[in-house]
Amino acid sequence: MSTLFISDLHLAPDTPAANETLLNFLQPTAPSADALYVLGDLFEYWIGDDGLEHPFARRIADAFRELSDGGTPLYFMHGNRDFLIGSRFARESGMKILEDPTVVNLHGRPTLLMHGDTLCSGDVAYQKFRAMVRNPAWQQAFLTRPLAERLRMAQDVRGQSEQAKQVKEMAIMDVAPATVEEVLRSHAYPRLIHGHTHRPARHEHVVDGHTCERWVLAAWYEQGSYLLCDAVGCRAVPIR
Ligand code: LP5
Ligand code: MN
Repeated sequence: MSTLFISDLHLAPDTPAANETLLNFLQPTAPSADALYVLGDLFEYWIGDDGLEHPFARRIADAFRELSDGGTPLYFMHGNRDFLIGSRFARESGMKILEDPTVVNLHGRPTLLMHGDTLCSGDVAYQKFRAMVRNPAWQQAFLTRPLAERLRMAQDVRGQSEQAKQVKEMAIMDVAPATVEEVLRSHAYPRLIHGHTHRPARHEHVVDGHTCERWVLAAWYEQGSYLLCDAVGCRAVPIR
C-alpha cells in the first residue's frame, strides 16, 4: 500500500486545465492509496471558507469529499496561500487539518511533514508577513471584512509578493540549510517531506551523524509529479 503527497497546486477559477488534472487524479489514482496528504497551496489563494459558495471551489471540495466518503483518509496542511482554510472547508471536503509541522509514522518510518515556508528563514520580509497573517486576532479581523474587500486585499498582497520576488535572491527563497538541520535535530532525525519552493528533489542531510532524506514536492501541475511513499521508500510519480 502507498501514501500519496501533493502540494502547490495553486488552483483558481481561471486554471481549468489544472483543476481537471486534479479531478482526474482524485478519481482513478488516489482511491487505491492508504492516504492522501495535501501539503499546502492547494489554492492560488483562499480568503475564507465562504469561498466554498463559488462553483469552482465547491467542485474541488466535493471531489475530495467523494474520495473521503469512499474510505481514503485525507489530510491538509496550510500553505502560505491558503492558510485561511478553516473548519467548514475541512468538514465539507472530508479533510483533516494537520498542524505544520507534524510527524507521522509512514510505513514504519517517522516522517516530518511541513509546507516548507518556515524553512525559508533567510526571507525575513516574508517571515514578518507570515507572523502577521498567522496571528489569530489578525485572521479574525480579516475574515469579518466583506468578501469584495478581502479579495481586493488578497490581490494587492499577491501583486506585492510578485514584485518583492523580482528583487529577492534565489537562495533567500529556498530553504535555509541551518534551519533544515535544526528542524531535523529537534524532531529526532526523521525523513522530511515539504513543498513550497517548487524545486522538486531528493536531498540528504547528515545531521549529528544521522542521514536524513528530504523530499521536496513538485508544483505538481507545472512540474508534473506527486510523491508516493511505501514500505520501500518514496519516489516521484509523473501525473498522467
Ligand atoms: O506566494 P508566492 O510564491 O508569490 O511568494 C511567497 C511569499 N509570498 C506570500 C504572499 C502570498 O503570495 C499572498 C497570499 C494571499 C493570501 C490571501 C489571504 C490573505 C490576505 C492578506 C491581506 C493582507 O506568501 C513571498 C516569498 C516567496 O513565497 C518565496 O518563499 O518570498 O514573500 C513575499 O513576497 C513577502 C514580501 O516580501 C512582503 C509582502 C508584503 C505585504 C505587505 C502587506 C501589507 C498589508 C496590505 C493590505 C492590503
Ligand atoms: Mn507555498
